[in-house]
Amino acid sequence: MKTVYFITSNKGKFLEAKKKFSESEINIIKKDLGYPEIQAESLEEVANFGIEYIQKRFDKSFFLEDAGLFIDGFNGFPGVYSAYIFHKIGCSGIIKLMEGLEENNRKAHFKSVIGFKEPNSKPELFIGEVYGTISKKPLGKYGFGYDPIFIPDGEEKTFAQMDTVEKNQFSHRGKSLNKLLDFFKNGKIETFKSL
Ligand code: ITT
Repeated sequence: MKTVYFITSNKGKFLEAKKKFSESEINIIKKDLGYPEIQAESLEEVANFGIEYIQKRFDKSFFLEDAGLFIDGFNGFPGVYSAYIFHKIGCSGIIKLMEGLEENNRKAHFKSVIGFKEPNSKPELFIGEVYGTISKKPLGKYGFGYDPIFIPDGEEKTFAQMDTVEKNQFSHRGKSLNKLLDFFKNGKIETFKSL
């Protein structure tokens, strides 16, 4: 079985990836190497910087992911600052900030940027997005981060009211992981050619 490493400190992210990879013949291992999350304008920049940093210290096939929640009424905030803002004010802080905002401004999207690198080939980025609304109050017990306040378009439940398999069907990460798995299956890279 082929192995790829997911460089992350986030157990929730890993669980989602592990579920997705269980549909494939690739083994995935969590590796918390840590990399500086630079102050950047975009998730792509953060992911590229992470790849650059990790590849100098780790010589196996790996991917990492930078993700964020972009709220229309706040011009895309917290966006690249999602992890920091979650740590500071959490879901309840976001709900509070949104009090008084018009319905239209509760629209938001999650974006996931996966950066994959294997030794001796160029890095690849895979992007997934999901559009939805910020709920009026936090609901649900599954997932992590902003899951209790995000309702994907066409659904009535928050991500935290969905189990991992259901969330993966809609989520930004589910989509970027699908692209990564397609890339592997299409045999575009040496390590996974025989799959
Ligand atoms: P890494 O070690 O992988 O970097 P992290 O938690 O620091 O883990 P990010 O830098 O990508 O991850 O930060 C994104 C933050 O945005 C994360 O901490 C959550 O608060 C939030 N977030 C990202 N994806 C999410 C999801 O699927 N559901 C809920 N919140 C999410």
